[in-house]
Formats: sequence, C-alpha cells, structure tokens
Amino acid sequence: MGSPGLEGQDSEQMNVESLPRYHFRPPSNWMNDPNGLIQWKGTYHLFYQYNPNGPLWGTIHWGHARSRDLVHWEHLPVALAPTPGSPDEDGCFSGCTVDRDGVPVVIYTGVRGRDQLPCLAFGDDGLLRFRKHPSNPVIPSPPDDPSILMFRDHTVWHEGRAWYQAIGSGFRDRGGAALLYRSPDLERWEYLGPLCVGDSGTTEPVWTGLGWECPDFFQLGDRHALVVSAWDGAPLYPVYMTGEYRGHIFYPEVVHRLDFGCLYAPQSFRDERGRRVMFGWLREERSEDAQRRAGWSGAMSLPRVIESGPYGGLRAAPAPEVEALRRGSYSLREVPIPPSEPLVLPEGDSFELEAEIEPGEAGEVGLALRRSPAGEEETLITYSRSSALLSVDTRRSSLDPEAGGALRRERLELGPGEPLSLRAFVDRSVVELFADARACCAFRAYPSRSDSLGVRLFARGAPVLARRVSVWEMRP
Ligand code: DQQ
Repeated sequence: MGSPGLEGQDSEQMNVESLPRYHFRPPSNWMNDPNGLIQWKGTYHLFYQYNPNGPLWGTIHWGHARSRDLVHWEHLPVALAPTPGSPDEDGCFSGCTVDRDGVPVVIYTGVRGRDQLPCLAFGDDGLLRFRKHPSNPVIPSPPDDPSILMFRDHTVWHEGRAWYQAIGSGFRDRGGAALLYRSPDLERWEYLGPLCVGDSGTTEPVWTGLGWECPDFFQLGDRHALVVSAWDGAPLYPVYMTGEYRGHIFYPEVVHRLDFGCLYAPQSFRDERGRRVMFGWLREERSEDAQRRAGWSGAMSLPRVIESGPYGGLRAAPAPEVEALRRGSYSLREVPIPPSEPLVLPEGDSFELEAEIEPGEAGEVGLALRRSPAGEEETLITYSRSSALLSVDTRRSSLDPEAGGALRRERLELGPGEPLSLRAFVDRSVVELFADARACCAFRAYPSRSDSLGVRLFARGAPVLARRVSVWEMRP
C-alpha cells in the first residue's frame, strides 16, 4: 500500500500528511465535540462544535453534516450560529437533538459572558434551518448552590409522560455531577436534584474529575449507562459508568475509562435499527502553533457501536458500515514470530489492520506503526499478558518537537488461552485502536518523514504466534 498522491506538499508538509482521509472533519478550521446526533427519517445527522473563523477554539457554532451510511458524509451549512444580543451571543456550546412529536428540537448551551444556560432551537424537516426559542434560555440560572462549579451540556430523554435532561456540572470539594431536570414540553423545566455525583477524593478505579462535561445517559439492556467527560479545568478523558437507575437517581456500579487516548466529549444516539452509536472528538496532540500553521484542528472518531460487555462493562466496536471502505486485502495465518524477526506487513498510512495473536505467557507482543525504515520514527503498541497491560507509546512517533507524544497504559486481562484481538485504524495522524472491543485508545501521531510508513508485528522476550492478520487499505 503506497501513500496516496499528495497535493500542496511543498507549502505545508505536516498539514498535508496529517490530514485524515477517512475520518470525518470539516474542510478547514477548528472542530470539537459531536453534537445533536440523530437519525432522522433514515438520514444520519452529525453536528459538531465548530469555529468557522480559524483553526483554534473560539466563536463556537454548530457545524453540520449528513450521511445515509455513517461513513460517507455530506457537508451542510452551519446549523447554529451565535446571535448578537441574545443568550448565545458568545457561543452555541454542546447539546443534543430529540424528536418532539415530529419536530427536531435541539437543546444546547447558550453562552453570554460568564453565563452558560440551556437554550432550544427547532429544526425544519431536513434539519437545515433552525429557529431559536424566543424565550431562551429555557432555564434561567443553575440551581442556587454556591458550590456548583459549572453548568453546561445536555442529555435529554423521554420517560413516562415527561422529558428529562441531565446537565453537566460539578460540586466544589465533591466532584463531577449530572443535574437532573424534568419538563412536560422541553420548554418549562423543574430541577429534581443530582442524577449522579462523582467523588473527587478517590482515584480508584478511575478519577472522574472536578466536573463532568457532555453527559450522555442511556439504557442498555436492563442497566443504564452514564458517559461523562471528566474535566479538571481542562479535558481529562471520557468515563463510563454502568449501574442502576432508580427513583431518578443513577447508582453506578462499574466505572471505567471509555477510551484511554485523545477521544473526548463522546455522544451517542439510538439509530433506527436500535443500535447505540457513538462518536467522539479526537483531540490534536501537537502544539497549538502546529495546529495554527496546519489551518485545521480536530477529527471525529469512527462511529462506534456500544454494547453491554461482561461484568457490567461496555464494549465498543467500529460500526460494520466502516468495512465498506476496505479494499485490497492482505492476510496471513498461523505465523510464529520469534523475538529476533519481526513480521513485516504492507506499508501504509491509511489502512485497517486486524490481528489475532497468541501473546504467550512470557514477554510482550507489539505492533509498530508509521515506522521509518531505520526506526528513527515509530509508534508502538505493546501488550504483556503477565502484567495485563496494553501500552500505546507515541514518544518516538515523530522527530518534530512540536508533535507531542505520550506513553499510555490500560489494564487488559485476557482469559486463560484467550488470544489478543486487535483492530487498528490508521488514518495519517489519527489512529484508533480497539483491543478485544474492551480497551479502546484513539490517539494522534504526526511522523515528520514521508517514509514513516512501516508496519510490523514483533515479539519481545519470547516468541508469539500470529494466528490471523489482515490488512486493508482504506478508501478516502
Ligand atoms: N466543549 C463545549 C462545551 C463542552 C466542551 C465547548 C467539551 O459545551 O463542555 O466547545 O469539550
């Protein structure tokens, strides 16, 4: 698999080579959270936080795209823009869309000065034009409690004969929170109390931050899940909690990071087939200067289908529709890999790799991506069965000092004899890794060399067995 033809290579090499080819993003400028996800009369709508005026965060609008298959997207005009002199004059922050008796209604956070308050907008049938509610904000202030640190972002659902929404928040000295409201019509809201409060004092099993951004609350089988983006003054990571929802309070039983990479502010929706489909914002990991020079920032994850997993966990796997982008497959079976001899796979910067590997009891199995011929640049994914740790190391992904880099680790226990199942989606500067659909890590790598295209599987310490390896080039 060669690198595709590149335009404008001379003017901005890092820009051209890092721009993803099959992950969604607007043609230029800044993008962050997915918003307002909905399948409306068959068509998927993806809105997103967007700055039409530049490649860094600011003047936040709602960008818009639609798709018939979750994979091929059509860009549409901006859906929501700040209205001067109104409660959203400084920004239309994150929110969601619901169907109120055949009318698409957007609930978002309007920003004016220091105020961040819930606002409504009504869409036409194509979701192309939105009319803002004349009485915005529909909740005039946060609950009267001086320990409330923040109040923004919305998850809305219908239950019994009422609408409910939870708003992202946090209590000083207690931790993140989702505050619950009820309404007969989405326009008049009554505060019921916290749906759930985190605990900023604990680090086990996962610290959930000082505040929760972008709450997403839904039922999955006989349990409920609350997904929040943990925040401590800056974005940390997304966390999911599963547990019981009883008497308008959510009692988490399992708490876990949803993704241990750069994914943030995920949002999900139930599609017409009944699937829970999620998108998340893939943050940049290079310097702000590099983003400014590139003229763009942020990418959307692939659509992930969320299901219940064992022990109250969640499983996330790319929607099967993504397979429509595959072409030219390459596959191998039952290949032993000794520590002295890596298994060299086809080169590329835009592909999907699926592997099932027997990691052995001793040593490590690894996958090197975006490797230059002599290894000056490489991105490493390793797994050790004995320590049950999956690592993603981008510290040597790039020789460019502005490219960032980190070592990330997540626990991943495999059952006795269970092989390691990996799926990696490489899309220039974007990588999304799914390990057995249980541990997910989206991350960014910005190799500076045009020959950093090598891909190899390797063993450290003891031989491993690659039971099955497939690689597909991915269509833009
Ligand atoms: N992004 C939005 C906020 C949200 C944050 C602003 C999360 O609504 O809290 O762009 O990334």
